[in-house]
Amino acid sequence: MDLDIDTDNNNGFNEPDMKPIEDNYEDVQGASDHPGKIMGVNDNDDDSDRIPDFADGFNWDYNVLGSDSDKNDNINAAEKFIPIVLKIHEPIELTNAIVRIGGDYIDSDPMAVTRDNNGVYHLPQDDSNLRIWSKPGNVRHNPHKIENGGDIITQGTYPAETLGFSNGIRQVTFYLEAVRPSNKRGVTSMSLSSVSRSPFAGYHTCSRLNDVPANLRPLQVFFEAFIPSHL
Ligand SMILES: [Ca+2]
Ligand SMILES: [Ca+2]
Ligand SMILES: [Ca+2]
Ligand SMILES: [Ca+2]
Repeated sequence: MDLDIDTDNNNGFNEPDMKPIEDNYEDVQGASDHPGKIMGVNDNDDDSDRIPDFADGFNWDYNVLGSDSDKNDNINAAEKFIPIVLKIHEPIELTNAIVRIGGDYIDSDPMAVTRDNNGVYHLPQDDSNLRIWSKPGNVRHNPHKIENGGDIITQGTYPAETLGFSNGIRQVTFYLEAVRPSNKRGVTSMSLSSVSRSPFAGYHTCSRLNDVPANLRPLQVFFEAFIPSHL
């Protein structure tokens, strides 16, 4: 199992290089000179429709208020999210695997965005600062949870198939949207775990498959992302 993000910050909004140097940086947890992927808060307005982008692209008015009176919030065709790539290698049986998404990740619920009487959008008043989507930024999003047919992935445990894996699809790309700066030293981490339900499953914590003793299954990978107040 491997999780790749552009930890050396040279791919912008493109997929990570998936080279060893990115894996190496994944292991420098908490080191200030290796903060992980540096992400901007998505409070700008890339498509110039006066809807802040954290409230754009998922048909907020329809999904929250029940009326699609504003078409502008249905899509943000100019938006870019940060891709992360999760690979689950053979021989893990993906029809039986479960993936846990946790660590410090606390999803920011797009359905919890509110709009006040002045038309100003607000994030929910909680500690969440990140969203993991199953689709890139420039397409329409369904803000419901992925297990309910939507596109947002919250912390929790999923059958691998719910996240798009199968024995023929061992690599899936997810997309990160930062909505608030990191509040703990600017570091956010996330872990994904795969548990094979087969009886030979062992337990190990590692971010690189090569580090895992042959008799153990890799179970946990992580990345760090740094969301500064200003880029
Ligand atoms: Ca934006
Ligand atoms: Ca917008
Ligand atoms: Ca709408
Ligand atoms: Ca829009």
